[in-house]
Amino acid sequence: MEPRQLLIERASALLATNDMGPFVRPGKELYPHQWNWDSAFVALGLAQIDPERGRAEVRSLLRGQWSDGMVPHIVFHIPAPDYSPGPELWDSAACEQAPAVPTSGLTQPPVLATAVRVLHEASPDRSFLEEVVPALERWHDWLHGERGVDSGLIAIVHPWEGADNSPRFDRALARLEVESELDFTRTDRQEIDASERPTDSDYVRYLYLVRRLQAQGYRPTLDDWPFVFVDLTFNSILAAAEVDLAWLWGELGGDGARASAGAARLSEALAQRWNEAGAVYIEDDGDPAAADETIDAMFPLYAGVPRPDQARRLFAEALWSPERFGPSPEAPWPVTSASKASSAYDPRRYWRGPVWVNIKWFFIQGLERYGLQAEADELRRLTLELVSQSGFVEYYDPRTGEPLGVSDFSWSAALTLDLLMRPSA
Ligand code: 9WN
Repeated sequence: MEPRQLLIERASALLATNDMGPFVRPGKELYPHQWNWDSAFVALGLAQIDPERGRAEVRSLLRGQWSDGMVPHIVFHIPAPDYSPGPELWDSAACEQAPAVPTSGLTQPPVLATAVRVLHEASPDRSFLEEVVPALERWHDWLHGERGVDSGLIAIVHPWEGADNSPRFDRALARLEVESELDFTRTDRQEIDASERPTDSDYVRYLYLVRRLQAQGYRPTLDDWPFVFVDLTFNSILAAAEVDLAWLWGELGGDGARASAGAARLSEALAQRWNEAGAVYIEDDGDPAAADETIDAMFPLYAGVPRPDQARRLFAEALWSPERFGPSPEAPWPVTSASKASSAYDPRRYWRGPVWVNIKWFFIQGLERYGLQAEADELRRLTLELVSQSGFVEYYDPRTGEPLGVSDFSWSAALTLDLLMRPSA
């Protein structure tokens, strides 16, 4: 493995290269705009090396906040004609609640409050909190109000609010009645091999949903929207972020009562999804024995939802199981984004099998919450070994560690900085 200092220097240099001024782009080849959770990860990493730049990243993302509270999944600060779908597809200017800067009309997993907490722990700045905490509060509140379902959990309305082509969305997407031809030029495939990206049949559905959403001002009624998915990853990230938001309110002398109540409601509802036989959590649209099991089924670990005995079983029987998500002789790099036992498992295709640095990071945090320190340390070691061997890329083949997708990918570098430099709690 590369020496710690060298990895820190390489990761820092990558973030500097991707710094576009107002924001750090996710990567050069494919992603020239500001993405929501990418920026949260970037801010988390910057907390260790340049907190002021980290705070600027948060401010810049929040410039895209809609007046109803939504923080969009992409903010188009600067023109980049080579990227599509760009601002012309979304046409956010036609929506009353949209901000002056063009944005998409969807949101993404809310990691931002967690990033602001890490920034504040690294470099306390009360006036920054006064500026951004109310905005985070409005976003979280919007998620519960606009996207809440009966169980107390919240729903996503497009795969781009989660893990694009994850097998967990297959059944819901298959139910859509769409035209069969893609009437759109995919810029992603000019840069990245088709075998590593979502298929055209996925893209037809993504575009179909965006156009229908646009006709409704991006505010669908959940009762009659054709893609309402209770994503356990999104909900677990929100549950953890609510705890962090309540902590931030505490720093400001408030009680963060809404955020604490939100965290408790989400955790209780997630706990109901525990499946004793599988030692994982079950999705709305899934069944415990489903062939398409993905990391989603383990995400409540990140939010501290399982009882300690359940957390240990989840680790041993799922996260580290050679047949499911853990290291095995033929695929030694954990954590595969889909279970190896799944018929949908595809070790090179995006969210259908490859391993991702952000996913490893979430599970390291989860294991540490439970004091499963040796397990967390082993996952951390394998993560650092992978980036050391294969670079800071978008995702990796679990069989060989081969770099896939976009090279020089910001969140892989930023989260490496966090793993190497943030003092443990
Ligand atoms: C669509 C930027 C984003 C990430 C997402 C990832 C991917 C875009 C794409 O890239 O999504 O929004 O082109 O597929 O799925 O998680 O934020 O890195």
